[in-house]
Amino acid sequence: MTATPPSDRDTIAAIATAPGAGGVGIVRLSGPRARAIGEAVAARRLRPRHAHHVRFVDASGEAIDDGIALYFAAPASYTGEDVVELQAHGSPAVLQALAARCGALGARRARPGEFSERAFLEGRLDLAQAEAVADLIAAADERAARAARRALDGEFSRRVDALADELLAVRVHVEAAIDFADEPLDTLGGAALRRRFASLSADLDALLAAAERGRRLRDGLHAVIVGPPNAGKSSLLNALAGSERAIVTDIAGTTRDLLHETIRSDGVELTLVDTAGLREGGDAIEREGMRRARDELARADLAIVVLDARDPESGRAAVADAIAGVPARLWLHNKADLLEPAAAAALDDDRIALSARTGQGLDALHVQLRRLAQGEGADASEGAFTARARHVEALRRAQAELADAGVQLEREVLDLAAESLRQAHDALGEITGRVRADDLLGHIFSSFCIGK
Ligand SMILES: Nc1nc2c(ncn2[C@@H]2O[C@H](COP(=O)(O)OP(=O)(O)OP(=O)(O)O)[C@@H](O)[C@H]2O)c(=O)[nH]1
Ligand SMILES: [Mg+2]
Repeated sequence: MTATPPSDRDTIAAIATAPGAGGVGIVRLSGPRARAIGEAVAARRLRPRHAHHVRFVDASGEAIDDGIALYFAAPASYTGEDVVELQAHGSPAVLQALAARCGALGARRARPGEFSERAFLEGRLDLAQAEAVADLIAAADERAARAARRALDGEFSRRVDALADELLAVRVHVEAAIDFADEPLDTLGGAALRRRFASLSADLDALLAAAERGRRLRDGLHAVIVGPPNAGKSSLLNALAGSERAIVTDIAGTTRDLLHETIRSDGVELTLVDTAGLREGGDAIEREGMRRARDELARADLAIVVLDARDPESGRAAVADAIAGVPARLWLHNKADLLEPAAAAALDDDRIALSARTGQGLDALHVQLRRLAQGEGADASEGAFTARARHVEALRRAQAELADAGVQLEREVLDLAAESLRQAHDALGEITGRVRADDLLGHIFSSFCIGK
């Protein structure tokens, strides 16, 4: 993608409403010729921000449909360019005919996300906001929609920008101090710089935690069920899914392949993955299953460890290794129905006694899943905004660079500190697109739907 000046850009058109029949359907145009094309289709002049009831006509002047034509003059439009919306009856045939007519008049069919891409190029939206548009459209429930709306309103971007500003101030201080490399940092406002740096790091940590919550709001929590063979992992998946998704038998090593299931727990979306039981040995198929289980754990937000309540120690060692890198774990002692009630009650707080067979303990598990999905201690939706894996990854990079910078500052190796700070700044800039790589942009906008 190249940053073509607005006047040289072509005019794009697309059906902006969902495919299929509907009460109303919209064909949207954006670009320098949008108005001329819109006026030709509507067979009249269009005044900005005026709802015109018109007859849409084809090349021979015959009516395609009647409807409303709206013209938004640049720059006061979604894309920042001239935009025309043709609202007709929501018939696929009518909308196709309207779009084809726009094409014949010189408009090019828009790529997915191209309207939002233009909004970004025209500075109407930053990158995180443009992504929030797609997230809002795709939001599966009201909570996710509200969070996407907040991101679209710029709540996330403002916090990133505030952090970037603060980081810039620290960079300026460090760069200035480099010019006086002979002097100890403390004579150059070192104490103030360290204070500032510490508060910057704390702010970044807080924003990263919020973005991680936002990412889970968007993508759901990726939870992998692991444990020794026969502990009841597949039974748990079935109990949570409310249907017999996975094969359950009393033969150890029943599950070989990964099985994904999406469930909702009180508005929180969870991807559950059932895996092969982890143990030493096994045949070639089972070993491949275990390898897949380990791969899946590398992507997990949460490991749900299922142990046999009658002998929880036996399977732990094989599992402990595999879950070492997973950010959160839940320990379940399954088959609690086979225990004396007193033994089940005696578990530590971070463990749940459960029975996939009777359903005992499932409520407690749901509470924990919700807590984890929403983030520890975070209010369910207050102030939440959606974020993407890309944002979380950029913030993590910024955090790592900042940690490096902190070490170099302590050693008073200012040029290395300055370089790490620059990298951290770049990472923040990638989130809003104020620093941008063209391939990154292409990647982001191609995931949009057409007409947005
Ligand atoms: N009593 C009792 N039996 C259970 C419970 N959960 C599972 N089982 C039984 O334990 C056996 C193994 O269950 P699975 O769900 O297949 O166990 P798994 O962990 O998926 O086993 P693999 O796929 O072989 O690793 C089956 O006979 C289940 O009926 C439970 O809560 N209580
Ligand atoms: Mg199984």
